[in-house]
Amino acid sequence: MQGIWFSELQTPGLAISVKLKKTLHHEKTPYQDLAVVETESYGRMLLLDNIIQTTVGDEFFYHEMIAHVPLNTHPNPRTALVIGGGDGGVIREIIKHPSIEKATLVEIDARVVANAREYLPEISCGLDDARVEIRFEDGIEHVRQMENAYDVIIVDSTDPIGPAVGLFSAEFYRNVYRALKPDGLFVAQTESPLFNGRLIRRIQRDLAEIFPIARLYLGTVPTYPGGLWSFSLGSKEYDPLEVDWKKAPQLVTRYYTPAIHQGAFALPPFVQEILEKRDEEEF
Ligand code: AG3
Repeated sequence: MQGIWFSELQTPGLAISVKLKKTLHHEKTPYQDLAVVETESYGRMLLLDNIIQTTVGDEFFYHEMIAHVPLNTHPNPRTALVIGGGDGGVIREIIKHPSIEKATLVEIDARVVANAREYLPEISCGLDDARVEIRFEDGIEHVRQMENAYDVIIVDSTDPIGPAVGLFSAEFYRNVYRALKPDGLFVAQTESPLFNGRLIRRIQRDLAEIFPIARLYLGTVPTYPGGLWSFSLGSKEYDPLEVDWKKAPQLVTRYYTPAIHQGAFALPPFVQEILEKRDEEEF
C-alpha cells in the first residue's frame, strides 16, 4: 500500500488501517501517548496509546447514541456528568437538551481537552458553553465522593485496560448509583459484542444487581472494532423503552432519532445469547 498508514491492532488477529495525510501533533502526557492525525477518509483522528478514540468523520454515531438515549429517557435532565470524554463530543450533545442546567466533565488528562480544543473544534466546541464545568480529576474518585448529585451519568471511557479498568467494575457502578439522584440513570460504553462478549455479560449482570432497570443497546461506530458497539444502561426509575416521545426535545442530529433509540434495544440473537450464556460456555 502506497503512503503512510496507521494501523490499530483491534484484536490479536484484526487490524483497521487508515491512510494518513499528516501527523498534526504527538506527545506523551502524564497518562498516555496522545496523537492527532489527519486521515484521508475520516478527517482528523484522536489516538490514545495507539487506539482510535474518535474521528471527525464518524464521531457522531457514537456521541449521539451515548448521550441522547439516556437524556431522552429522563423526562427532565437538569444535571449531567461525563466521565472521560475529554474530546468534548458527549458534552456537545448534552447541551443540545434545553433542560440541562449544568454539565460536568471529569477527565483525568488535561492534555486531551487541550488538544481537542486546538485540533478538533467540531467535536470540542461545546466545552466553552456557560453550563459546562470541566474538572481534571479521577472519575472513579469523583463518583466515590458524590451523593444524590446527578440526573444522568455518562461514562465515555477508553478500553478496559490500564487506568480505565476501574470504570468497568461493580464497585464503581455502586458508587455511580449513589452519585445519582433517586430517579437518575447512567450509561457506559461497553465495547464490541463480537469481541467482548464476556465483559458485556458480566457488566449486565452487575448492573442488574445494582439497578432496578439494566439494559443493553447497540449502535454502529465504523472505526471501532467490529463496527457494532454496545452501551450498557442502568436506571433507578425510567425505562429507556417507555419514553414519552411527545415530550422529548426536537434535536438536530445526524444518526440518532426516536426510532433508532427504540430499535437500538432490539438485540440480534447472537447478542441475546451472549447475555444468557454461562461463563464456561464462552466461545
Ligand atoms: N471512547 C473510546 C471507545 C473505545 C474505542 N476502542 C477502540 N477503538 N479500540 C471514545 C472517546 C470518544 N469521546
